[in-house]
Amino acid sequence: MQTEVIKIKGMTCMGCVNSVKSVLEKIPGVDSADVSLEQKQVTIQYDAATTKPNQLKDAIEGAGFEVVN
Ligand SMILES: [Cu+2]
Repeated sequence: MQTEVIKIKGMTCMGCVNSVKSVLEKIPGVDSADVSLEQKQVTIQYDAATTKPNQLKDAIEGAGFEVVN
C-alpha cells in the first residue's frame, strides 16, 4: 500500500470534504482517502499497481477542486 498526500485548494466546508473523499474512494485501488479541511489536504492510501498518483489528482480536479502539489 502506498501513501500520497495531496494539497487541495477550494475546499470550504464538509460538503467539499465529502465530495473529495467520495470521488477518490470510487477509484479502483484506493483503499482510503482521509481529507482534512483544516490542513487543506488529503492523505490517500492506495495500491500503486492499480492506481497512479495522476489519476488521483485528475479525480480531485474533476470534482471541481484545485490540486496544489
Ligand atoms: Cu463545500
